[in-house]
Amino acid sequence: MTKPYLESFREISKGIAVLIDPEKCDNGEKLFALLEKASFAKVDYVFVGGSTVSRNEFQQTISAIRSRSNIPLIIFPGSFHQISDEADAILFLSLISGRNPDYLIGHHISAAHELSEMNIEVLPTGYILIEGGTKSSVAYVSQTSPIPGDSFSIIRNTALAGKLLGMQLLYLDAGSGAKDRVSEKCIQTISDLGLPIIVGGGIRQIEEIDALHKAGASVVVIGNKLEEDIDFLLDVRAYKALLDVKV
Ligand code: 1GP
Repeated sequence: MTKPYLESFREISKGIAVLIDPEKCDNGEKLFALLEKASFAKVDYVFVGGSTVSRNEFQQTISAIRSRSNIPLIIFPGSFHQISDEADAILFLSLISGRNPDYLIGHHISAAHELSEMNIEVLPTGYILIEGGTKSSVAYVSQTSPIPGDSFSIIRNTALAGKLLGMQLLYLDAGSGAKDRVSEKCIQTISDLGLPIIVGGGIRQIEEIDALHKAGASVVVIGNKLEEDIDFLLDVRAYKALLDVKV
């Protein structure tokens, strides 16, 4: 069976994903304006999900995005009911920085049957929460603690264990709205493992995106910043254009 989205994550370098949280989304004009600008900016992926999203909010947002956008639509689930075959793929996240069995395997069991009947690519992803200077929703909801941002050997061994368990992607997240984003050194400490690295949480400037890409991030995720300033996507467009010139 072909895995086009896994291949795309393996091949992409300097990618950008926009994160849409259905709980904060109007499913109308504001969302459509964001999608239009994301497409103009040549954003690589739209991620959808959140820690406290209801089933209805999730389904409505997925359908609204699907009706207006051709950007690959990837679910970034906060719980087992955030699944839909209107999406292209799902990051099947296991919260390997934590020790809560529900987020290591429980939600996965609840979603497994329905998911296996859907025409959607499942991407096994080691999800690693890094201390971001604020208590994140994901830490609160999962009742887990993030790994301190300077505990490089723990970060590396956690990522390595994920790889040995068969995870295909690694996601380092400082949590939505983090004060301190994931550092370049965190990425460098796992970049030789040979898995695509997704990085998110508290990223607000093009210079930060550039630094994270240079450190080895395959995809940088932007959420909150776009809720405050949708025109940041114009800066993303300029950054992407510059990358195209350099290639
Ligand atoms: C959070 O990685 C995402 O899970 C994005 O974070 O909303 O802070 O950009 P922000």
